[in-house]
Amino acid sequence: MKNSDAMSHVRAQSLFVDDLPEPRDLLHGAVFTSPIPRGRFTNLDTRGATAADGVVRVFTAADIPGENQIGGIIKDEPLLAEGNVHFIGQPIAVVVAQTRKQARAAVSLIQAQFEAIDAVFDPRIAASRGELIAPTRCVSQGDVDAAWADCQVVVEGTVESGAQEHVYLETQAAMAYPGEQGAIKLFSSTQAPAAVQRTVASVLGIRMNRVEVDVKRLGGAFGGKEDQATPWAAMVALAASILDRPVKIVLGRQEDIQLTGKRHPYTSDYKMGLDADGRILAYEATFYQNSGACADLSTAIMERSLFHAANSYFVPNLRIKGYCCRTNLPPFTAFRGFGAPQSMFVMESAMHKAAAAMGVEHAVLQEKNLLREGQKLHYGMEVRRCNAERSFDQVLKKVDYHTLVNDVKLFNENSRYEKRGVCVVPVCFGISFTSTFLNQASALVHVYTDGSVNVSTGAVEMGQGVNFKIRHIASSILGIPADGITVESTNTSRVANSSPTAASTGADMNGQAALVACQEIVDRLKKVAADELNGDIRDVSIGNGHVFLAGKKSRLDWEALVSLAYMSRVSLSAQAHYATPGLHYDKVAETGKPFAYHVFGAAVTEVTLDCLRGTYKVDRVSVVHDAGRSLNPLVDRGQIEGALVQGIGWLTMEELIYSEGRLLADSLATYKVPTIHSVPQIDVDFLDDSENPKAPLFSKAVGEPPFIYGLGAYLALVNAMGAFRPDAEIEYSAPLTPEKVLMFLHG
Ligand code: LUZ
Ligand code: MOS
Repeated sequence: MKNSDAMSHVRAQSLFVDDLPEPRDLLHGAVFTSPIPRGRFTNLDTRGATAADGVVRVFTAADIPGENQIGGIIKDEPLLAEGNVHFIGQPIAVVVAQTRKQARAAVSLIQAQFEAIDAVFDPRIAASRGELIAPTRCVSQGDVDAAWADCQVVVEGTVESGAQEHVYLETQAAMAYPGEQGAIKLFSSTQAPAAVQRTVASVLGIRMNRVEVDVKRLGGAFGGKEDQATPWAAMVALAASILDRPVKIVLGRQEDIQLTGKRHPYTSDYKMGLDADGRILAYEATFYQNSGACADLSTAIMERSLFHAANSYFVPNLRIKGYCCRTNLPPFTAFRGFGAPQSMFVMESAMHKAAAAMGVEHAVLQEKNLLREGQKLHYGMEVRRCNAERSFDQVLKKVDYHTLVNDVKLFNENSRYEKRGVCVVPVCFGISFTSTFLNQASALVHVYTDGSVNVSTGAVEMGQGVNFKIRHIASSILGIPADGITVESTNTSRVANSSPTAASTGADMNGQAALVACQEIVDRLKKVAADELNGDIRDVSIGNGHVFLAGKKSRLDWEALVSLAYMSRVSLSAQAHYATPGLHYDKVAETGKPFAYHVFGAAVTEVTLDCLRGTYKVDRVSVVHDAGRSLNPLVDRGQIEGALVQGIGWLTMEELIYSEGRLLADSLATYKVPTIHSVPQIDVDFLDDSENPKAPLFSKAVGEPPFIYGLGAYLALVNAMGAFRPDAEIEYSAPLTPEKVLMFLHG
């Protein structure tokens, strides 16, 4: 089975929002934004812009007929600012003109008086002033305070991790068409069509059934379009509904980097205590999340940070606190891993430091503390079908780890200026939205009279191959080849109330809904076949496009059966809803079962450091990943490789520098992402004998967990640095850019 998108992608035939045929009367929007990080504006003057060439109209907050509000979890974010501004780049007005160029040119003609007030950029300062997005959360188990007394070794410190820009290939984009009687149809590059529909309806002051959102595919998203595709859609919908003409906004690359949210930077304190055997007895961590100026998804992201604070280890006494700190930066948002990478980096740094303090081989310490079957995590959930040790052992064996460590040691003893480093990192990642209500999906399946099949679900295809997986599921349930099945665009009129395609759950939940719908149709068709063939329905099966009776090929093929069902007036359509069973969480008691299951894995990273230049190379990453019974090994391998490289980028080279709230690294010339030249040799194996009854066809979710393997690059580099300067104190502060390495080696 071939991924149907691959051929059209490489031939540039795949359509994204900006490729859709443009209606003749299309107008283009561009956005005027705040030049100051915090303050007020008065005397907003749009007359110059309105009079400019090609400009049709300039929209401000005053033009919004409904609610000027786009906040999803907390209603703290206006679509267009109304006097107060909280970050550089906050939208204030939308210019609509005949061409994109005219709209952009006219933006600079808008004037206002800005009065700046003291802004805050540092999350610890924000927290000390009580500038928090939400009440502080604390998840714990055991008795941390009492446990310190039993500890042989205690390490503590601070860990920092920086922001990360998504660099999806397709920038934020939306196009709105006015319909009859105030209805709106939108094409949006969003992971959350239902959220766009809901927000647009509320901004326009109309009901949701007047808004249709259609998403064919996205050119990447990585979380950057879970919440932050919505404002652009709301702006074009506003303009289209008032002007009664189609309107499109597509952000330029630099504009996209400047205006949109990124992965949250965290600064964290930790303390870890171990017994003489190296068993962790107590762990305490406090996360200061730089949330930016509005809530966006920050509280949900913090929740995932809290849940993943122990990574793949069992810690009997643990206390994790999280502050969502309000600062005057563009709201930070979802990014692959959703807060888990930040907190797992703190844990892995603590483990690394503890191993050094105890003089124990790092991997030995890690292995000793790995989660075991049935152990309870601090959020109250027991780990079942625990593959933590199996993945860890399989990857160590795969690379012959202890020999490798010795080789590296020998190499380093004999090499003065080139040092190698190696490190293993385990992963345990919870699958499900942490907000229980989001764990639902639906599907709508039509079989047409010629036997061809059309599947719609709430899943958004963003390059991750979810459509490919859903086709595979439909094909195996219906018993027909995949080439007779298409997966349709994601459309709010066909599938309602869908959750964002996020949290690695897209294929799990939408695939399961599609599976149930297909099964319903198959059951009906089997009855038709049994009647026609005078057999027992229990003896009927469909496979390879044929109908079998008691294992023998009958005279009916799929097409004949479908046509017979139609003539017998049997419905060839089915709708199904899936709600992940067994989930619950009590936010007051901070305990429950937030996840359907966990994904496990482990990776060994090898690096070589040039100690004269501070430059380095990630040589090889060997992965053993738990993909369950992979739905598609090729797609899953692609996800694992992509996530790993994205993780390496976050921890080593991608550095977002702000100065007084202004992003300095705001282009791909100054913000460095991994390219083909920085990709290591990647050896991916799937964990042997993993079956997951909690996802379709015994598979496992794959999107986010392998991002964590990137932590290995950081720690392997630290090991190489330590080989050059064994005396120096290690700082755990990502990204570990070559500049930072050089300062460490020779500072
Ligand atoms: N989005 C969300 C997510 O709303 N809740 C989650 O738990 C989540 N996890 C990962 C990525 N996106
Ligand atoms: Mo996401 S970070 O949109 O799963």
